[in-house]
Amino acid sequence: MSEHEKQERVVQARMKLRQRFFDRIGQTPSLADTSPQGEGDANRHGMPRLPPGQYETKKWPVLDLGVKPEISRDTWQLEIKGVCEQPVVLNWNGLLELEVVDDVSDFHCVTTWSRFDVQWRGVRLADALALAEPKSSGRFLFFSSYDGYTTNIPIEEGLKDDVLLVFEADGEPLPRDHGGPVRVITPQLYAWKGAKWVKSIEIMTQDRRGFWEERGYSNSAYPWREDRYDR
Ligand SMILES: Nc1nc2c(c(=O)[nH]1)N[C@H]1C(S)=C(S)[C@@H](COP(=O)(O)O)O[C@H]1N2
Ligand SMILES: [Mo]
Repeated sequence: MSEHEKQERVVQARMKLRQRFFDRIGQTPSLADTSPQGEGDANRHGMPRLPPGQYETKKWPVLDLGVKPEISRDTWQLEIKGVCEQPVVLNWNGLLELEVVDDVSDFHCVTTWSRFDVQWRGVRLADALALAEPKSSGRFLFFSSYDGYTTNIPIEEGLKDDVLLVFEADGEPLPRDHGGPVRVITPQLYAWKGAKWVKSIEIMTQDRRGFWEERGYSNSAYPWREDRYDR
């Protein structure tokens, strides 16, 4: 395949993902919910700034399973596999070949703290997924991390423009404690949906629950309805 053909395939894959996003995104809780709960002025998605039951903290607590893998930018790799035409392994240089974006968003942990206005630098998860050319039957994403953690979201959640593979926060390389060199963030869902030290993403036809989802956490994790746990 020529460079030009490769580029063309990626563009096509992005356009297909974009179309799927608009076809199905109406089902996401964040868009289907006409009166999201919470306090404060609306954020850019129209949800009240502080979701119900949350408090704002200026600190950035560290939450994980206690295993903090030490991975350098040079050894980090992300495998994107499953129901796709072109499984890919992205390394640090491959990541930087994607469009680098700066974004500011809020971070909501299910344990009730929220941190506002985190400055992120990374690439859109949608752009990384497009490289793999997901098939239309691939409807769910299953993330695995270097510490053994796993989590899952519908693919449409992963295509939102604020869902990033992040490598800098507040102007500094993403600290190891917070999932550096590269983690996922999902600002419109509780933060456990964002895998620190992300290692692989499997595109799946059927949903598969991750670490916390298997242990009683909500599968959908939508903060503006306190969608924290399953009964
Ligand atoms: N790999 C990995 N990612 C993870 C976790 C984890 O234990 N391992 N914890 C999740 C939880 S419960 C939260 S609230 C956020 C916390 O991110 P922070 O430690 O940067 O605040 O990471 C999420 N991602
Ligand atoms: Mo969490």
